[in-house]
Amino acid sequence: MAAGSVGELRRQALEAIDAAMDLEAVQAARTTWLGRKGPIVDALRSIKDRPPEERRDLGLELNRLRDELEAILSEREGSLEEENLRRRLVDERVDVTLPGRPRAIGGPHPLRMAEAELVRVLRKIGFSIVEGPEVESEYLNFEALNIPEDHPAREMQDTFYLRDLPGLLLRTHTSPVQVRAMRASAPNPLRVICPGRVYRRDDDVTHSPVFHQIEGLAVGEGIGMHHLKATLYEFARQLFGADVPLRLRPSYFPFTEPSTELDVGCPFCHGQGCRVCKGSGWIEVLGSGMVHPHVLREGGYDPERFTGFAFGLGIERTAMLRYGIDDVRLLYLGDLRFLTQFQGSEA
Ligand code: 2NM
Repeated sequence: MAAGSVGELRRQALEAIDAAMDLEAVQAARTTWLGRKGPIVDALRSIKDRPPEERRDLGLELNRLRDELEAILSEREGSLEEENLRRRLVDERVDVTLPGRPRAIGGPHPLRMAEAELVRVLRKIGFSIVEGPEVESEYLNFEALNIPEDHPAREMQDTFYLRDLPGLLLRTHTSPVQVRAMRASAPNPLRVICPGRVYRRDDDVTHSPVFHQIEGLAVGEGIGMHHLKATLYEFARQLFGADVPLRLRPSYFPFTEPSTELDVGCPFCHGQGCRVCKGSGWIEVLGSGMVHPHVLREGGYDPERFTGFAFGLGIERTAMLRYGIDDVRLLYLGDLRFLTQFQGSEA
């Protein structure tokens, strides 16, 4: 390369760098002009082929050009980077003065609040909690509880049976758990409550196919209806207040004999008669009775020696009564406008 052509090289390089409009183009120009395969490195490498008297000046000129281009490229890169940053700071600006997103604080579901309250009162009275499977045998769910083969509850339209698993079903009440508890405890006396999810083919404003129950059971020697009445009255007074009117009236259940139902004076109209109590002034809160000898025998107790009482109630029903809810489906929708109304009312 002739010494004069360094000027020509410089002119072309400056023109190319000048035409590079963004960072990528400037970096590409750096590779083209200063890279290992670029014309300047090429020229420096070929100095050894020049006449000795030219080598010094040509070397000086090429090194000066390299330093000059290096400085220009760095300067261009620096200002383009700064420009990019400035643009991003505008485009991606965050308004730090905007209010934060409020974080909602959860709380217990009214159904769980009602359940906790029922369990709290029953534990205080002396019952222990036991749980059992939701998939249950037809035997423990029906036969052991003295529910005969031709009882309507056994029909497909009333009970969820499991396809391909004959003899199994989704429990229709928590009573089979109590039979399991009896079998585990007999012949020792027993006081248990069984809270849990149960399943029936029912679906309207007051019935859900999945709902929750608590059932209680006491078995021992010398247990009579006076124990049943005293226990249920204490339970109802703890729940609804010491002055609530109560009545125990005859009823029928296959697993108890005699059978009773407990009513409380309607808390909405104070006995005057209203839509909720259908004008009667009373609201049914639970079913109960003396455990049928058939059930005691299935539980492993000799019904000649042992007696017992049992009771059962729906948790949804109790929650609806307690909180004045008129449609059971509200308890399952997860609508916060509904649910937040009960926050802080667990007392
Ligand atoms: C009710 C009403 C009356 C009940 C009976 C039993 C058992 F297992 F001991 F036989 N558990 N629960 C019972 C009695 C349940 O619910 C309305």
